[in-house]
Amino acid sequence: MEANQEKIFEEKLAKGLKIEPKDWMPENYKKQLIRMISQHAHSEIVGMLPEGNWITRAPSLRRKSILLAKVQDEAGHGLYLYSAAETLGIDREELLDQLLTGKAKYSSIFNYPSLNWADIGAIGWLVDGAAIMNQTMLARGSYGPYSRAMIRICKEESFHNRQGYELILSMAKGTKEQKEMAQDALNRWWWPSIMMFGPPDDMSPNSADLVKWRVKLESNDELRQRFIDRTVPQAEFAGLVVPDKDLKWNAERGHYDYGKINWDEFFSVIKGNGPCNIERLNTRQKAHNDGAWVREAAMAYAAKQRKTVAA
Ligand code: BYC
Repeated sequence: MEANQEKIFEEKLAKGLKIEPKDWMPENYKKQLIRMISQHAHSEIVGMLPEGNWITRAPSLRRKSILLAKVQDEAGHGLYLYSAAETLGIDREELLDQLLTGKAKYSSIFNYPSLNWADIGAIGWLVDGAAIMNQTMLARGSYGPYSRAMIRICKEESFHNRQGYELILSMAKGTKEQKEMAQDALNRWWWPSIMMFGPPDDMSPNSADLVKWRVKLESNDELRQRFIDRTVPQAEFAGLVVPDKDLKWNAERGHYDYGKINWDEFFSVIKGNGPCNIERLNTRQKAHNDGAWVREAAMAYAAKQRKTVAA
């Protein structure tokens, strides 16, 4: 029986069809998806913090409304993704508990601080840019609810990316001080952004399964290279310098060669020792505790509604 179900599962994958929540799937496929989708959801939620930090200090009403809309979008992405994870039979409360107790991972990038207004541009340009590169691939992945969530998320991320580049461009073309701020933001966000794609392929233990199951259609290094190839000309157009002295166009490969990534820093950040890990977790815990009354009120209201319907 199971051998037959596995055959149907494999055939679906081979034909590029989607696997849906009620379909049979190997336990490890389910486990890997819960790990990845929940980490992704947590990243969207924690990812609101570095930008949320600047909403009250946006330099104009236009910039403030753009930033508010963006941060709100990230909350929405987190909610879709928790819903997508729930289709695999795990409870949202359990996932939130994993985040709040520090057991779950979320993207390394959000453990870096946003120090000046140009960082808001750098996040949209680089962080959302890297996220889209990865997520347009995930939108073609095999698990229906996750891949479909990616379609809307990518559309919104594309707006995020463009507003970020437009902000950086206007600062880079502005006063001397503004240009220095834009360059400083690029200097600090460049390396963490290219680390977002995950460890190099030969140090990526989950890739083999995820590629076999068509959740990931490209490798961490392939996506990283594509991001670098796309982003370096954008930096040049803005008159900014990518902080990598080994960065060089390689005509033979048709790609940029780039310098050594500090993987010790990456692994230290994902173990909880980045500049902002403790602060991010404390902020999420406080938000969760402060919101207890909202959850209680919603539950009380639902119970009241049930009683009315039953009567
Ligand atoms: N940060 O075997 P590997 C956004 C972990 S948010 C932390 O290559 P995999 C936004 C990895 O989990 C969008 N940990 O893993 C929001 C694994 O540990 P475990 C963020 C990382 O899964 C607000 C170990 O390292 N995007 O756009 O094959 C404002 C070995 O790695 C990271 C997503 O979440 C990392 N960067 O590949 C602005 C995309 N990288 O679990 C913007 C969804 C690796 O075995 N996720 N690790 O203990 C993915 O696409 C994949 O999970 C990854 C990693 C490419 C990230």
